[in-house]
Amino acid sequence: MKAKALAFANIALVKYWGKENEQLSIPYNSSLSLTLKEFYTITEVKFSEDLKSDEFYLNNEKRDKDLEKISKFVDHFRNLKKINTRVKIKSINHVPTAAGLASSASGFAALGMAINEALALNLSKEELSTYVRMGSGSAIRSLYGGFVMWEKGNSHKSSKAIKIDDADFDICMIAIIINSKEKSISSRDGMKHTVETSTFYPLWPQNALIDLENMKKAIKEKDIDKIGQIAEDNAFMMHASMMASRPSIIYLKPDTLIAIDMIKKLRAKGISAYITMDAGPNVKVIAKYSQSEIIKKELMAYFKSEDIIISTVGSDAYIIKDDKID
Ligand code: 2P0
Repeated sequence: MKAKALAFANIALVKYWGKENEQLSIPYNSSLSLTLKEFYTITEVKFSEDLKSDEFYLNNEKRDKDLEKISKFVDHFRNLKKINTRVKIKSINHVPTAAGLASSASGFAALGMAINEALALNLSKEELSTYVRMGSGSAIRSLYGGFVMWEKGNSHKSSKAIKIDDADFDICMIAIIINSKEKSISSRDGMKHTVETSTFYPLWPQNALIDLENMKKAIKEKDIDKIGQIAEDNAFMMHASMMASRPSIIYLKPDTLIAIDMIKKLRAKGISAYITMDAGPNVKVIAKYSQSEIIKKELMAYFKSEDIIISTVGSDAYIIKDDKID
């Protein structure tokens, strides 16, 4: 009844933005991401009849504000096992929490993996992904390494994760941390507001579908410039749809624009570097790993060294065999 798991965060290259079915967490469009080795969550769970209620600790601090959402998530698995046993969850995030670096993605993926093991449910990764989705949409893509697609599907079973490619070529992501504080508008609220009020939103799923097909081709060709350009165009289109909400949602900060400008100038000099951004001000650069130190050095003209993090490609989420779980 106990287990420990590790899952890596992911950066979406074709983004997920908007739910077609809120209850089932089915998106309006399929998305595709790259799993990141530098950012991950380790989560241990212990189900026990001695517990009166669920308990959740994040980075060694009790987090009651997340408990309701997490208990509901665990209930999906308790229902499968037909038990009502409470659980103690301890999670350590190696990701700046809620900085738009998808800590909820690695968090729910690690939690789902650990529960599957602890309750001996023996769900395949594909089946597990459909439950992980209920915790946080982007978490579905953190169950696998390399390039991963979240196929939108049209039912609980068909909205699942699919591994696309190992990404074992010269690619990396460079995160420029502009603000690591928790953001003011959550992704969940931001996407709902965009769906409900943005006149540009209907264009989003249509164009995301085209980006997805082109991205799959670019991955097959291992063409970093095509991959980067599609990702950049897709990210700006997502932000344009948010900005056209009423009232508008703007996650970008002045330093975000400075980072964008620096990357565009580097590209004009012939360096393969492309911009993507999520629901926050941080800029993530898709680049060749072999050029990452050159890019970092250039960025250090304005940004601090510790705020520029280079990440290579992460692997599948996995179980950590550990007897010391308490
Ligand atoms: C993504 N994001 O594809 C997009 C791009 C942020 C911008 O998925 O409501 O935390 O829990 O399903 O997964 C962040 O949204 O939202 C996200 P919920 P989630 O990575």
